[in-house]
Amino acid sequence: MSKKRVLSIQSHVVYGYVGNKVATYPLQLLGYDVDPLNSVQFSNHTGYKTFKGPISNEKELASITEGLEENELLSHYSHLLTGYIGNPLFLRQVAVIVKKLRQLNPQLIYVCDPVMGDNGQLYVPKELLPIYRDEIIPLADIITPNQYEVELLTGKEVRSETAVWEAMDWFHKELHIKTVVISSSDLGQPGVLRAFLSQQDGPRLAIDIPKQGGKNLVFTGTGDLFASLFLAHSHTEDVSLAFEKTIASLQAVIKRTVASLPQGGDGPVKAWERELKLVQSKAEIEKPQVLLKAQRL
Ligand code: PLP
Ligand code: PXL
Repeated sequence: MSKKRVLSIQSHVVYGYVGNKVATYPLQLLGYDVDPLNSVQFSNHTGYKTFKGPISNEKELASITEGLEENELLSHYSHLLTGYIGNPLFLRQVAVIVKKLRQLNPQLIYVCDPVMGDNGQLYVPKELLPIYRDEIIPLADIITPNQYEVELLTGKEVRSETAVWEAMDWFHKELHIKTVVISSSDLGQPGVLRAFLSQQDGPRLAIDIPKQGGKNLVFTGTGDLFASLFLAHSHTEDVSLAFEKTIASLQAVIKRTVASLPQGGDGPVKAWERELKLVQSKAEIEKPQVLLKAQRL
């Protein structure tokens, strides 16, 4: 059995870099075989003026995994990674797949990015929330929610660092998640994003990340990129180094993207101009230079 093979269930976009389009290349550069299974095939991400394309249903998902199973390929996975899924029944079928993969490989690591929204804005049907909370996340080893997703899952506001650690403990104790990473929050100083990591029976860590570019610049796919990088590094490194390397590569990609914008992003920016400069950042993905160190709390 290959030791580094990821089944990645996420979206595909024809133009640009979110979902499987942003996760596959870094995982491959870091030595993983990646098998992308697409939850949707859209023209572009949903932040553009319009988007078009088909959404996969749970029967298509079951059929693809059945094909893998019949050829005895399902036992080859060391990791499962899931991201943006827009359909409640499709998400339920993911639970069936996790159980099957784990039966075939008890060491399987499931990294779940419970993509539901950001900055107080839900961008999936609300029916996904109880399915993530009650059926999917309890099966995960590593979860990478953002601050808003933590609030949705715990049903509590997260407006302070104390609330962050309470939420982390809830994930450890109630849902038995080993590693929880909050990839960004607004709990840092002004102009600084603060990311948090907590491990059951392990350290509590935080990294402060200076915001890049103008105030209103938002990037799409950064959370997806974070999850794939963290999966890759946490398998082979100590957790705090994995956290630092993940942020280092992510920051390099964002820095290069900001540098490519007209007027450094201060003027009007089109959606396509904000697409992550992923391919151009090969060197920083392969050899991240850690500039921001994790604080142990
Ligand atoms: N944006 C920036 C500038 C970041 O540094 C990070 C994570 O470190 C993210 C976004 C990822 O956050 P999210 O999961 O909210 O996309
Ligand atoms: O990065 C999250 C994401 C994933 N997939 C698709 C999206 C988005 C965010 O807009 O539109 C298709």
